[in-house]
Amino acid sequence: LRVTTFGESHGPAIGCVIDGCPPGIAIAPEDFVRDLERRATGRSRHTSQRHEADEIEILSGVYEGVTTGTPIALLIRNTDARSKDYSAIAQQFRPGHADYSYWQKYGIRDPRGGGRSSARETTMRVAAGVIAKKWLADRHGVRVQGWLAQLGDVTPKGFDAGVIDTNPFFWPDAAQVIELEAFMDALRKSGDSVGAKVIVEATGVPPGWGEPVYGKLSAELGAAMLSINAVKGVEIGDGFDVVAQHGSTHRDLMRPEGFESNHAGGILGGISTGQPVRASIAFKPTSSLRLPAPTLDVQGNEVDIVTTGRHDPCVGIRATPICEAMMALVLMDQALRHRAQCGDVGEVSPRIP
Ligand code: EPS
Repeated sequence: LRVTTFGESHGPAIGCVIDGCPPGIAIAPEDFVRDLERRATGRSRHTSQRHEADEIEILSGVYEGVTTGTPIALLIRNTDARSKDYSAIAQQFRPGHADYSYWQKYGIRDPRGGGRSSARETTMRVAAGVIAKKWLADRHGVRVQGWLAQLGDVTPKGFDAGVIDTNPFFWPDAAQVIELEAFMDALRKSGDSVGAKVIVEATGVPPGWGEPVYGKLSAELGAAMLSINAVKGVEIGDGFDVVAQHGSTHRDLMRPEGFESNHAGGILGGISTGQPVRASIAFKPTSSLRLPAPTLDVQGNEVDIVTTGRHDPCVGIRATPICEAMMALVLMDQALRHRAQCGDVGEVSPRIP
């Protein structure tokens, strides 16, 4: 499976091409609505107030409601771009923003919003992920669910999967939503931004997905998550906590009735164990701030920068469906690769439930 995206935040449209998708998957424009809405801007006061319809057009690869096996092209037309928001900073670098490294690489400044470095690009990842989620669920009973596991220094006190999609933060403890609203309102007023952590988990993954050396499931998940804008860290299972652990506590004991724990995050030696596959993803604070700061312009002059316009005080809030999509795409790819190499082999005894 191969997904490529195209388009700029302030160009006429964004899109993606999905190659290698098996034929026969039932897919219609309505299937994309839920996840695209979950990711979209302007759906709560806590995210960017750009209002995009994010309506999917299926251009190819689907005939009479099912995938044909040929490349699937999806398109979303941008309807609320406002490039003038960027005219004041068209020649300046936002500290902490990819503006600077794009300029160093290409020597061309795209004035259309953040261009390719804008979080708008993630729309198409979510769209592609819808197809992967559907295939994984229908074919293998795999379910991918993410949630926000930290917002600034606030962490969930409880966990109820049933409430994640009932609040704008994807927060698993409904009792804390009022606290988060107040936190975000104060942050927005201050003009500053904050980081966040998303956890995403896939249940129902059979043992055997992933390759032992070059295509480890953990490595592919890491690369996929790190390819999302603003991601600075990815952990699998206990992640960096393993540093202080002893082997006697880290090892997940196997019993006939199941594993006793899941420190490994469902992956051993780069291959799924049959336990839930779990990744934690760290998002940096947004760099487009209303707070002035010294910076340089493209000529190297010292200037003060202030970013106005419509920005997210915390990009991590909208990131849950993006991380789910990337997990689903990696799992689908690994499932297809596993099938290509092992066919139906790979489920050997004993299988720990
Ligand atoms: C973004 C800046 C804002 C956000 C955008 C990401 O865009 P604009 O400057 O065009 O108003 O709204 O996110 C989206 C449009 C989206 O769909 O995610 C940025 O600087 O990354």
